[in-house]
Amino acid sequence: MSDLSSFPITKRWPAQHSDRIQLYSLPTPNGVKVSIMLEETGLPYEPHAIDFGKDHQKTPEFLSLNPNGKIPAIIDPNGPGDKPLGLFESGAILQYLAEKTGQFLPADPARRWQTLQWLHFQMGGIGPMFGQLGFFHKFAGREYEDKRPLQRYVAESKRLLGVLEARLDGRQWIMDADYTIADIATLGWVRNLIGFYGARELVAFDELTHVPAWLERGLARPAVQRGLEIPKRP
Ligand SMILES: N[C@@H](CCC(=O)N[C@@H](CS)C(=O)NCC(=O)O)C(=O)O
Repeated sequence: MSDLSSFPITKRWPAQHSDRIQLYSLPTPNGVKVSIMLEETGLPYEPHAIDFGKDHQKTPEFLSLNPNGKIPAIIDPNGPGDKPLGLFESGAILQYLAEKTGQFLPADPARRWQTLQWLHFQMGGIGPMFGQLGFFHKFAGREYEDKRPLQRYVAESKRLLGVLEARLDGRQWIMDADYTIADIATLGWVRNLIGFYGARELVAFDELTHVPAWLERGLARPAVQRGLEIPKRP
């Protein structure tokens, strides 16, 4: 068994299997990236649900692992040098797990960089812009009289979907035949945009061809289906 006692988060969310990767998350678009990746790789892990309703992500124990107060975060008991490693930021976690397992990140140097480029396109573009669209269309921002912020994020989200549409023209996945962490990072966000956020018509999703087909292919993967439900919501 690994000793995770130096991580205060394990006092509040104790590890039943301290030799497995500890995942602190919820099935949100950023959270499911890591649960899907863990399901795809087959790495053993133990999920812990972080209850936003109780602001668990802002507790001292959670902040000790992620000072930014957001899910997902992990502890790998078998990190580099066989020492435990705590990590936050979903993009960093995906890259870490890909390099740890040698899966879902091409070995060829140029293709590896291109995959990371598309991962960062999701992290810096799709995630923040779709998230703002959600705020102004579905959550508290709906009540704002000034509709310009909503219009801005709708326009930017449509533009980003257009970039993805062009990339996926003639490709099965973002990196051609290789299903990678770039797909894993992006699938949950596109699904969320047209599902939970209810923005399908707003972003004219049905005028696209390649993105919907790619989303369907991604959602057909059993590991994606499992990962979308992990951890169980409290
Ligand atoms: N850049 C971060 C963003 C994480 C993030 O925004 N997580 C959201 C859920 S999708 C969260 O924890 N929200 C709770 C809060 O902000 O209090 C990452 O990719 O890990």
